[in-house]
Amino acid sequence: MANELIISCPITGAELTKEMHPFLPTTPDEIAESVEGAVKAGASIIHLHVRDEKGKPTQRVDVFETVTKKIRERCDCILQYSTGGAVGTPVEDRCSSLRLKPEMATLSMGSLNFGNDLFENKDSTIQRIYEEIKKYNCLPELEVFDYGMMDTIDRYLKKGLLPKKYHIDFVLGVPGGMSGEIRNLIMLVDRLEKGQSWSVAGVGRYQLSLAMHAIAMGGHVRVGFEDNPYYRKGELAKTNAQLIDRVVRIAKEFDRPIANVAQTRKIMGL
Ligand code: KMH
Ligand code: ZN
Repeated sequence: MANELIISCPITGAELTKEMHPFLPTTPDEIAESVEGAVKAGASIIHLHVRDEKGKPTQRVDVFETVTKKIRERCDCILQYSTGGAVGTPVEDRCSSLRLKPEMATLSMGSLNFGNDLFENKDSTIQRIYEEIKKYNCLPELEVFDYGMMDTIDRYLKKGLLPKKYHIDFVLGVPGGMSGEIRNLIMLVDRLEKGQSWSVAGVGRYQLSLAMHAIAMGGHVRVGFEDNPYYRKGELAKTNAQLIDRVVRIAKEFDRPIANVAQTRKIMGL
């Protein structure tokens, strides 16, 4: 496992609204500005969802294209397009933007309740999205929301349905998935093959404690508004960078230098 710490930032996600969080970036310019701030703070991977003219989540290719162009005008970073979209997004829409060939794309490894909604990822959905990921030569980040999804990964690997190289992100704390208790992270990391790169995305109140443990355990960290918009209980973070700054300060204490974009590309084999 590399000593450098890779920080991913999920800039805006699909669930939050400006009503819930007045500082949420939703327009292409706001998203690009927030990405630049996140990268300056230490993020090298940007997990990207985009919003339409009304601020609603969309998987429209033209919006991904506009946002990508605006980000590229401001900074270099590894773009990881979401293929999860919002709950209920049809599978064809979820993978349509991959034709823009982002370096990375997410691949959720199973269905789960998402609060009172269902985030549906049946076998045929996973395989359909993976076909597109393969077609456009993106590095998949496997999103694991629950322990059984590790068994799904093994099953897929045995059948040759996943590539040899992928990154794993444990998304813990979704109501309906595995909680962000530290013992859950330890159990998941225990399942990994030696040398497998992994990160943790702690949802809501789990973000900080899981980030700290991932840093101590040699993993990587995802931190940003999609997973948790709060700096502390009752206090919204004003920027994604504010959440990243805190992770960077903690990483320093653990002697984990922050991976820049070039180092992250090397670690990820991009
Ligand atoms: N918005 C969630 C339902 C991903 O980006 O790949 C799914 C999600 C996963 O955010
Ligand atoms: Zn997402």
